[in-house]
Amino acid sequence: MKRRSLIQLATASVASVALPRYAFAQNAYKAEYKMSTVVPPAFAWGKGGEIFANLVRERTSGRINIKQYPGASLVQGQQDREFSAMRQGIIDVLCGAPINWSGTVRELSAFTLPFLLPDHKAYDAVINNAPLMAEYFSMVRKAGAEPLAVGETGYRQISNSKHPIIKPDDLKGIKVRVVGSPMYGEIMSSMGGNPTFMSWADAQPALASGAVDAQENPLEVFLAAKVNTLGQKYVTKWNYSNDILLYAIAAPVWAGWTPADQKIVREAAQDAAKQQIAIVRKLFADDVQAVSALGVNVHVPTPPEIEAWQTATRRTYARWKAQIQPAFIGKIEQIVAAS
Ligand code: X2X
Repeated sequence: MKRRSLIQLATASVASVALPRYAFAQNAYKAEYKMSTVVPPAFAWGKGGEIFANLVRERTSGRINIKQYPGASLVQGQQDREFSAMRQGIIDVLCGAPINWSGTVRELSAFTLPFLLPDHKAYDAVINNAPLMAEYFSMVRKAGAEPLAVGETGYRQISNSKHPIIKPDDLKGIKVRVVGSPMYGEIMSSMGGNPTFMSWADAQPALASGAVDAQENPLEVFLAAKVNTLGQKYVTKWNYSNDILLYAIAAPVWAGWTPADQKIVREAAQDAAKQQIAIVRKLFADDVQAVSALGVNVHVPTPPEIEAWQTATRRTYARWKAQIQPAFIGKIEQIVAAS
């Protein structure tokens, strides 16, 4: 290739990179940026979204107006569609659990492997590990969103309408509603349960009618949604999975904001995430008492009982570790072991 055409080529490619940025800079800010949350502000993670939106509005003097759409209403309640809807421009702001997006971006659900993060000490060691989270954030960027901060959706506990669940055999024949993650389905079947996939919106009537026997969610969700009124009489606090609450902005939306506004939004998400974690942990600390007070039978497993669950899920763990991001999950395991 001649020198001149090389220069032309270089100029052309610079122009094609520079043009969209220029175009974004010329765009007026939208009157409203749409944020999807599965649950409303009466729940800790919906609250985390509300705190973020309010901080951004205050600190940008209303230049950036984030409106919360709870109930995943921007995707008609189909929470597993949030991430692809964000890519299509239907959702501008995500404040959610990556487990819901595992059909679209499997690697982002790395934190939810069974019994990977046994307690809050392990959880904190992981989310505060700067190199690990930088690697995670680059996965989020590659998937099409600018990650801002990480909160906590909470340790997920199983409840059911039939009998106490103490050991894997107790799950035999129990129909368990899980979110649209094939991994959660396999975990339940490896423990003997009968998984069925449905959105949170569909889960509640299905529990009430007895179409399903069991569900798993953080107890703060159990309390806020009054899951005890849906026939759920037995809870096992086994802390088997805890997802992050990821705050992220659709990449084209992010690129359209000034660097000064980007900084404000990032700091607002970090502040909101801290507050959200404090809220979810306060509820966690009292949840056995609060759920028992409703007349629900709560079982807190002993360490050997937890080991039995871990053994039952070991093969599923290994399979999903291999499918998600083995090297990344290996790093999480090391951080947890040292925590
Ligand atoms: O649907 C659920 O179970 C919930 C609310 O926990 C999630 O969004 C993963």
